[in-house]
Amino acid sequence: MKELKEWFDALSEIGVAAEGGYYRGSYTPEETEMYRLVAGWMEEAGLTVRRDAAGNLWGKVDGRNPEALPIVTGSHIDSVRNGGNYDGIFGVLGSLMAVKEILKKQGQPKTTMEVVAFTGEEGSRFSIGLMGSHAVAGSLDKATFREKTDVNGVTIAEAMAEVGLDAEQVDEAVRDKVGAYLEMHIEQGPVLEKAGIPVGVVDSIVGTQQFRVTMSGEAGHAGTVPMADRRDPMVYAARAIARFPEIAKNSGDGVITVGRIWTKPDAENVIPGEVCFTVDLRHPVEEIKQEMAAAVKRVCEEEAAPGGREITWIPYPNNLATEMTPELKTMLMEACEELGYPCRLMPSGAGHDTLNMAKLGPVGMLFIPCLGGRSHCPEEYASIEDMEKGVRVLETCLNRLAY
Ligand code: HGY
Ligand code: MN
Ligand code: MN
Repeated sequence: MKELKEWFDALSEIGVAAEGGYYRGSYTPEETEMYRLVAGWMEEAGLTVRRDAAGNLWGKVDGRNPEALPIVTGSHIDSVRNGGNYDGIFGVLGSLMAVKEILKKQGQPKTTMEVVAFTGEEGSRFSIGLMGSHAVAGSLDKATFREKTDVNGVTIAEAMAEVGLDAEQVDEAVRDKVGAYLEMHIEQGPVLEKAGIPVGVVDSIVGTQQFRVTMSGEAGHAGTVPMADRRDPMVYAARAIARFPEIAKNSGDGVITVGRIWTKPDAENVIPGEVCFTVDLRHPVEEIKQEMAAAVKRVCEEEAAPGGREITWIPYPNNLATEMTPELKTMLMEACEELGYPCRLMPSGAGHDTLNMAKLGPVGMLFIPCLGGRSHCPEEYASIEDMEKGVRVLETCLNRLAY
């Protein structure tokens, strides 16, 4: 897989973040450069290339039977801030390699095959996760593109215009049914590496939902307001957030993360008037996830009460927990057996574009190990040897699905 390594090395030069790792936000020059390179490799592999109205990149090879629903594989090209060069990227480059290999060996498929590189899966620029695949599934309303802004106040629509995309046309990215969608991804956890197992077959993907919470109090001078007279929303937020682990524990398999917190007016010597923070809630069972959300909201309201004002509670799009399609799970496991790779059925605690592609047809996911189970950090790494196994498994499945 010399060429796969060359592809990774070429992309590893792009979007290097000053404080370590990578940042490749949607519609940034870095993402545009990534897409330019991947589009070139897709064309070299014999695929016809297009970018859809949301900016996702598609490479396609027509099958002999134009009536058959296309087989789609791929992942996302963007990264979290200070993220790694494998999350999403392995799914894009590994899928392209699998399609390239099978085209070389078997020529034109019976069924059309497509490789997709989604934009905006991480939401790291506009705080909308799975944005590119939501646009393809038609599950994001257009107003979002006009309203949501990045940290510099640039709306998604303005950022899209800078790369020649018109947010008003984003509905054109919506696709009909697909024959199957298969996504390869690094595990982003320690299970496979610890067990020495080269392939994970995903049985379900956790449901995820994020919220933005704002608590209010009374801004004031950090030096002159006696502690007893303060209405400090940072204290309310700290007390509320400290109670979240108990809510997660009581839910069984739920997890709750506060990844961002900021204040207004955001100064060292001012008691904040407002504190805003994000809550990322996940659970494999939707109704328990909703119970967790209600408990988090209740705790925030209780702790913020001394501020004398209601909290603001803004939900992001809700991504439902999703079972993978049994036939594709079986096909992935049989492919591992055929290739002599031990594999393990396992859940995904991370969200993926597969959650949206499940709205368009059967879906399956496979994981490969990553170093120390680490991800969303500069230390993220997967070996070419492990990637090659994933590519071979995908190639075996494409052979069954498209030839
Ligand atoms: O947040 C997630 O699970 C994914 O990495 N976007
Ligand atoms: Mn990620
Ligand atoms: Mn990912």
